[in-house]
Amino acid sequence: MPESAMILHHYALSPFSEKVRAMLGYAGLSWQSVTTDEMPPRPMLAPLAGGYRKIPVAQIGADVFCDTRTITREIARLSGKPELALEGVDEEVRAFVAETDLALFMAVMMSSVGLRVNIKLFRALSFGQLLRFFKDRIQIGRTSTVPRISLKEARARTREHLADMETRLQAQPWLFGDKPCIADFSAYHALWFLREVAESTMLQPFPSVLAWMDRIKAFGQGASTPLSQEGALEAARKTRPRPLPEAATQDALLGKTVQVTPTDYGQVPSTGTLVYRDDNHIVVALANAGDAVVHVYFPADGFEVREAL
Ligand SMILES: N[C@@H](CCC(=O)N[C@@H](CS)C(=O)NCC(=O)O)C(=O)O
Repeated sequence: MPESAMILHHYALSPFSEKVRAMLGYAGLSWQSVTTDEMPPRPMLAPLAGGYRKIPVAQIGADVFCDTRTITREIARLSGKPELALEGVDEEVRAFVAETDLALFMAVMMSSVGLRVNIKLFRALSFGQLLRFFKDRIQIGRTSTVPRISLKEARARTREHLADMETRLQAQPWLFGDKPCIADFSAYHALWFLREVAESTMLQPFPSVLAWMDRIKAFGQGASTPLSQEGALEAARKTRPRPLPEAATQDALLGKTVQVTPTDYGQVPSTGTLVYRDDNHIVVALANAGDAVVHVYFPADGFEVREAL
């Protein structure tokens, strides 16, 4: 596998990972697959992503991408399909992605809770892991800043979303026109969980949505080869991060040790040296074994940067 190939740290039942796997399939990219645990601690990922606790994380050599908004940008670049990144689409599409990736994602996840999901978790995890998993997810829910809604509201919101998508997809094959863009993959992953993991019947009244999901599934997931967690760490240590652009503005925090923390949920900071920041991205350097360094990319939107004291 070439050094420029993407390494994806993910687990099977993770919806945001499914978004990336489906996009890799559409983009026709080959990638390396590192399976992570369903919850922290993830000691082999920590030297690559600092404390960032969400999955997926992607890596290309010594450059590490946290959050699917930075990962999809890399897929767009590698595949020459700018419409797979937020920067390559217009304001209307960006607003749709922001809504489907957070508030609607939460509503669909709440609508998915039930016996089928529990059975699949039981199969994937040992009893001890399962207890830790539920404790972990309850803690994420408690500290989340996403406005809380009831189960009834979540189901109503999911139905409205499906009805809106049905209308769009009756008029055109993809959500925003005649070819897929980032919005299709952002809307897909939560519904994938609802349909395939939760085996919910909520999608049945929406045939155009089901046919659109079948089309995305038919893209496959690209050609992947398994890689161990040690192999991923080694891949980062034997190379250097790619050069960064000149920072456009004076930034008092550049060169300082900072904490970068998501503002929505899973607010565990990553600590490193701020080496780049613009309106879209934050990049911190993490020292690794010996003189090895990785650069960790975060989206600027939805992350807070503070000097580490
Ligand atoms: N905004 C993030 C959301 C990622 C996310 O919430 N991932 C879930 C799994 S699908 C997660 O990490 N949950 C907690 C965990 O797995 O530790 C992104 O776009 O990547």
